[in-house]
Amino acid sequence: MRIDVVTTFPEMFEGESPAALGVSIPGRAMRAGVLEVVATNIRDFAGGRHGKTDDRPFGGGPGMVMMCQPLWDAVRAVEALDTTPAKRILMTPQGQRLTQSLVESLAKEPRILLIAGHYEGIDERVIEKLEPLEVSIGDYVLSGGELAAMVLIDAVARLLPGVLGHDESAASDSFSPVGPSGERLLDCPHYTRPRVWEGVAAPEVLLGGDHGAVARWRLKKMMERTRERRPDLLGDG
Ligand code: 6GU
Repeated sequence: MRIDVVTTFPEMFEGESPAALGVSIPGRAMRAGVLEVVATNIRDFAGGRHGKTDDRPFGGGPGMVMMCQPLWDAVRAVEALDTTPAKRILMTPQGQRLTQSLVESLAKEPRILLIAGHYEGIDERVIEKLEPLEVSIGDYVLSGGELAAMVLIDAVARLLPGVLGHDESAASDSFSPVGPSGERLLDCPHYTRPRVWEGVAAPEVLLGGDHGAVARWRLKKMMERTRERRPDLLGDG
């Protein structure tokens, strides 16, 4: 999959081993060639002598507004870098919430173009013309869309074919549809050696070698946890 990021801070995504995406599973996906992340600087498309990408808001008020033309030109130029059509996504706290089911559907796209906005906002006219899917990672405000874009990229990367090994399959993660009626549940608790730590023993059922009993115990714990912590996932939030 190719993911383009249109941003005024491309350095956050670039280099031999970019901070968040160069390590762990996203790093593996990139080194394996399953994922390619290409960052483009909106500033390179700014007209005028000063390379301005933002201006003061009509009507007054604090902050700056991202101008239409540099963003429009950047998106069109980036799209033309590859013949594969890109799914346009604008990272914004006003977007639909990023969920595992949205991540699963995005992982099936051949190409994604992420727009990371900054400043107080983006001129509404360029958003209307680009018609992106608007996505938020939660109800809090980040300084810009870049960290949110990295969250989306990480979540998608681990679902790409061949990225997770058999022993780390995504099928048993929290939010995978594993409940008896396809509910998305929280994961169960996990244990490893030693059997007793600080006087606390690991659950006996996990040590007995009865795979059916282990699977039943895990599903029961997943249901309990979800009911306690996230009843909304069971439809009774
Ligand atoms: Cl996608 N962008 C920004 N700037 N803040 C956010 C967000 C996105 N999602 C949650 N907060």
